[in-house]
Amino acid sequence: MFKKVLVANRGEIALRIIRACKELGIATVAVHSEADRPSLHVRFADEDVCIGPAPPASSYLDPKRIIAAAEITNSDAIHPGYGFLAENADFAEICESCNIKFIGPTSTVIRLMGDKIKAKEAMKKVGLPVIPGSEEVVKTLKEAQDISKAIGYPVILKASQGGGGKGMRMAKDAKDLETYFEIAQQEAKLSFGVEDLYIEKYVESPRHIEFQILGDSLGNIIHLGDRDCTIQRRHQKLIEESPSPVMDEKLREKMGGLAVKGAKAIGYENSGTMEFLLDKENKFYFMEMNTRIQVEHTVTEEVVDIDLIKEQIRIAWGEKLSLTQDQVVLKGHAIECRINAEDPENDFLPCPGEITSLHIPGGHGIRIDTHAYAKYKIPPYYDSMIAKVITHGKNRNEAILKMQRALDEFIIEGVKTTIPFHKEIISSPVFLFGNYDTTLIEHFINFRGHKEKEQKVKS
Ligand code: MV4
Repeated sequence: MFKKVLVANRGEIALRIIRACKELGIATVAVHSEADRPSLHVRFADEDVCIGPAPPASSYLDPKRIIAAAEITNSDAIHPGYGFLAENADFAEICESCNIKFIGPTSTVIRLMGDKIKAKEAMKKVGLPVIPGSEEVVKTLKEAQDISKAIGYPVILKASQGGGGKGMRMAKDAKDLETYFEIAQQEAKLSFGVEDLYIEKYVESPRHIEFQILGDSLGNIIHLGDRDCTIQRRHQKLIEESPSPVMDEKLREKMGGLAVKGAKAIGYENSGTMEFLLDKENKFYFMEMNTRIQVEHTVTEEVVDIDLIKEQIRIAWGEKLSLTQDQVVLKGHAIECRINAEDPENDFLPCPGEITSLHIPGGHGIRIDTHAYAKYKIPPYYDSMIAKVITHGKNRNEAILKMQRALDEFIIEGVKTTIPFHKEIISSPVFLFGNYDTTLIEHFINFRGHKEKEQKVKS
């Protein structure tokens, strides 16, 4: 097994990876920016290296600094976590050339799936349904108009190097398309360095369903069931659950089987996620693949009773998957609420600063993944997620009851958090029924806005 793993990340996921390494008997190296010196990943790792100032570009996002830290500490592998360098094919390639094992897929596969057009093409080739649209880069407005006319409006413009919804533009008619085409190109260029766009038919109020995949270096690939990530705000997921409330055994077998088929076609190794959109008629389409461990991997861990980070490390070392598809049993239901240091009353404005007091919920079926502690100062430079509350119950209703209790017990003082917002959603009829779609959050925020206005009028 690896002797020493460098964790190229921060926050809860860095802690999560350190915990897995400890249980596997692997020494750990934390890297941190100057702003993260007082953080728990630094405290709990066996060694730590300061890699630069607070801005990510000169610390966590800089391959040179990470590789240098790995070299001086004699680390034999790097776990990238999520975000930062996790899906950077160049970084994975540098690791490969330095003989440091990148805990994830090969740079070739990361690069292929990073190109969303090529990814769709690869999946379509082996029989996965994809959303109708352009099959290549759409270079001009004229091309965009022709394709849109053929598939019918509304359409959506997406960046070929994008993903996760960043820089998407919906066009309900030809006029919209004319307005947004160049804007979308510019946004793509600014965000991803490439202006290339593709077009898809716009799927009305879909559900975001994804399948967790694991593949080993011997060519075995399995799926670990589905997650429903439909509850998002501005393409940031807020709540995830497994299994999806709309999934049945037949659909899961069909989608899961295709997810595995797609992953096999590209020789996928390590942990990955196949993302699908599911429409109102229960038709589903492959959308994109994530070549990393995801924030919401925890709900799968609870339902399958597996440690995905340990699996990732064992796979990277060359071991066979610890279970076969037949041995995957989905037990009960898990829900995750992402707790952000943001003010839900003020357009979710980030609220960095000191957590003056903290009480963490507990009890049966409740798991909290967090790097927060009392007196911890949340730095302003990074993602505002400070905790994940994961509950696991015999069924969805039990998981919801546990989530309500956990959120009630969770006390964070000193900064505003999204806890009150989560309490409202978790107890709302649409969520309880499980028949929500992508418009849930918008409606929720709008409805709350109305209530506020009414109150203002009254007073
Ligand atoms: C779409 C779509 C409708 N049609 N693509 C992609 C990434 C995800 N963050 C949002 N994405 C969408 N892609 C087509 N062709 C609608 C969304 C979408 C969405 C999807 C699932 C769950 C919530 C969503 C919220 C807004 C938009």
